[in-house]
Amino acid sequence: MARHLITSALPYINGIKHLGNMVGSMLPADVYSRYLRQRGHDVLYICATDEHGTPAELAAKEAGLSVADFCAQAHDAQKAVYDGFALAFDYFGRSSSQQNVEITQHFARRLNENGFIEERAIRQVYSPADGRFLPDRYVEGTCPHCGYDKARGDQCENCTRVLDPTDLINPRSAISGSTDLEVRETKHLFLLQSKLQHEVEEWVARHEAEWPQLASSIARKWLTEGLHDRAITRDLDWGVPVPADTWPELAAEGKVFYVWFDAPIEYIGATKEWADEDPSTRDWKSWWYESDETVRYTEFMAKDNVPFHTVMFPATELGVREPWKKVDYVKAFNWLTYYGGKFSTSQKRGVFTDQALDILPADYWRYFLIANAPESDDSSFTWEHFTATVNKDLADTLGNFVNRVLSFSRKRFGDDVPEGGTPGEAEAKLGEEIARLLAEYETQMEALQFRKAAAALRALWSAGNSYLEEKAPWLEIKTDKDGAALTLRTAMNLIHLYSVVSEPFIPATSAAMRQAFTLPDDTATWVSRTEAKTLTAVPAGTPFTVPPVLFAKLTDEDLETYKERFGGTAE
Ligand code: B3M
Ligand code: ZN
Repeated sequence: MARHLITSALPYINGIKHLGNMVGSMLPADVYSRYLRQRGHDVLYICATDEHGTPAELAAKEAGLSVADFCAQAHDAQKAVYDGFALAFDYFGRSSSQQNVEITQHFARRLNENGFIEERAIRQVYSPADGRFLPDRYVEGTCPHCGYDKARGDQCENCTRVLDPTDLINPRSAISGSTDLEVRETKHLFLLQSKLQHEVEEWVARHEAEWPQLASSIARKWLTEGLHDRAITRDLDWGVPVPADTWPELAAEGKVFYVWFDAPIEYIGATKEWADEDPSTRDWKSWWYESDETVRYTEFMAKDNVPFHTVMFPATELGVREPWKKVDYVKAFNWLTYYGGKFSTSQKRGVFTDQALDILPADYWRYFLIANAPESDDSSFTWEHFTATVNKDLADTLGNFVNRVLSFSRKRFGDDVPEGGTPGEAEAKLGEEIARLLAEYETQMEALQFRKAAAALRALWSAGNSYLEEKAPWLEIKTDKDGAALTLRTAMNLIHLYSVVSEPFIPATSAAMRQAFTLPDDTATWVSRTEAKTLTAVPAGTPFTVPPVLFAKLTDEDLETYKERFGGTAE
């Protein structure tokens, strides 16, 4: 048993996320956490809303609310959707929490004491039309590296390069669109990342061999470009205040920390939020402080977040000169596209997580998204692919198997698992196959290869169908009643096994399958290899019920309705 700390990139507060966001961070983290818990590990899965920064401020303004009220409401709205997706966080916090304020300020003080923070007067973009300084991401323009014309002043989301607003060609205000921008002088805190370059390089070198190529290549690219000193404060009303004990002047001016400075620290902050709810049993520091030997820390995120997690946050943690836990494994994802184009909130292209749940229960989405996760490359969401996958894998291969077996057995043998027959060659062959596929599934889960794990799970479901077709109990029963009983009992054991191993992907359906059987002692969280081989965990005489249809088949009409509602063609 190991201790696993798991975090997924913090969803930004300004709106409900789309499916691409879900598959690139929270969902795989949940699948992995569930799997590890089932295997008996001590798991802490932490996430939170990322609430600071200009977009929060602007979204609040648009909603006609104070930023604090807006964030409180938006947090609850996102949390409700994640509950709907059955994301089993140990804690879902808020980066605006007092805990995060305190830890962020502590980090800043320590960095300052260690000579990694410097106050500098800078010239910043000021927009007379908007009457304010423009934070980096609110200056837009053309990326000098790749030519993308909607690059933001902090980063180009097309080529992932980190930018400075003054790098942009044809800059404009993202708020008003005004191109009448001037540059004025103001004082800010700078994190001297250049002084930490060497240490970060050494740290990355010790870890990157284990990371997926997507994560290590982005970290390398960023290190090769060189770590630049970066302003970590902003002129905003909303954020973690610069501590007055250390920087009285800046604090008096109302400066706050840059959202990307405090957001990763919220992984720690949210852990403390979790512990503060029950301090007698929960020890947040044991997960984060002087814990390197015992805790394995895995982060989940989409590729645009990789530089911050592999370079910038580690630099901060190293510069603090205290033994804070650093990431062990970075699971990064490419983009999920919508018919090959971008999911877009403003153009209302693609499917948002709340809309998805309006249409179908979470398990449909969880399975489809993970089975098609953009792991080695971008992957495209299409309604055609979605409906075909649901029908084939979930409705036919799994759902139909479960209902067919249980209904037929009840009709012919009554409400208990039937007795009779001796396992023969077909059962031995099936047991070997199931044990082999289970081992494959475990290997892929442990390697965080989600598509391959989904393929192994699907193969486990298919093996049941092949066995059933081969034994054909509906024919067998005419000549060999005991034989048919054996076949059905074996198939029911498969259903029980599916209920256990499918749990990380489709938790609600798994519970329904498991609850079909009334077993006196059904507390085991995982299937042993022997159990997989012998398929006898559910003995003859066990009472069972037939659950309602597990997955509805989606019709051509459904497909047309979805495409009409959400748009279903290439851009
Ligand atoms: N909120 C993702 C984004 O807005 C960002 C992740 C923070 S993880 C510490 O792009
Ligand atoms: Zn670019």
